Amino acid sequence: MLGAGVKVALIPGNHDRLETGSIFATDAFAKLEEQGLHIFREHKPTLKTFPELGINVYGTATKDRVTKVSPLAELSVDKSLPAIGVFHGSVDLMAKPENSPIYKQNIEDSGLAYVALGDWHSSLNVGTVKTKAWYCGSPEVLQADQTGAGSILKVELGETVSVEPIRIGHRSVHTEKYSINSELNTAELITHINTKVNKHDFLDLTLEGNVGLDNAPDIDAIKTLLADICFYAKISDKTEFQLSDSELASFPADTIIGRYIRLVQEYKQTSSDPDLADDALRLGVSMLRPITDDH
Ligand SMILES: [Mn+2]
Repeated sequence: MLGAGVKVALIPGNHDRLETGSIFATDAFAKLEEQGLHIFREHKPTLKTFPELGINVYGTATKDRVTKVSPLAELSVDKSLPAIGVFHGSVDLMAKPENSPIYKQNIEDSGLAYVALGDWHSSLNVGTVKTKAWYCGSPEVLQADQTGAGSILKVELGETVSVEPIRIGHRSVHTEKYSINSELNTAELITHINTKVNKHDFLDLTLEGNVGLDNAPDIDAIKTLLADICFYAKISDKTEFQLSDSELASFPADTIIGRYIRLVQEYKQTSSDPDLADDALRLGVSMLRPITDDH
């Protein structure tokens, strides 16, 4: 960007915070600073003026992983030029933020023309009545729950401020839900998914349905198969493991496995965590089940 003549100003966030040995202390960044990169290095708002652009930029460096101090605390904006703020933290949208709190009221009262925020990975408009403010989010999806990531923002300052998200990320997130039953086995499940996702994508897969010994999904096998067809798969196994009466009858109570099954089923009746009982049943049965020729 510097090579293309673009002015660049940045702030350290809480994962790349400004501390001894931080990435901003490396020679690579020293070189970029010589070429015009501006890094805000104070743990309070400081001003960098770009006279050639006719703007003021205020930024606060993050020095602690967790802090209760707002990066906008002590902000006092010189209004002789349009001003942009660059801050890292959590806006109080729903609850009081736990870390680096940024209050909407402070954004509203800031006198800034635009507030560029970092910390949240999805693109999000958090503007107030008087002040435009956005999280641009990470330029690429990094986790399956970041459906709003993968964009940059083009912001134009004029009489009004316009913000246009531009998608640059290559990965998308697919949310899929399948019910495992006698008509859908693992191979068919993979075939279905293969038609929907490509190699760059994240997959957020939920499996449902009542399953027994013969059609309980083999999550490890599914994971291995999905590794070949998508970038990352998160699998939520919400299937319920149930033994049919005939399956149960085939494990008499005076065998180790039969005793185990009945104990776990008793536990499930009174347990506050029936999913745990299901997991225990599935795992225990697969381990204790007699090995037969066809297994
Ligand atoms: Mn952060």
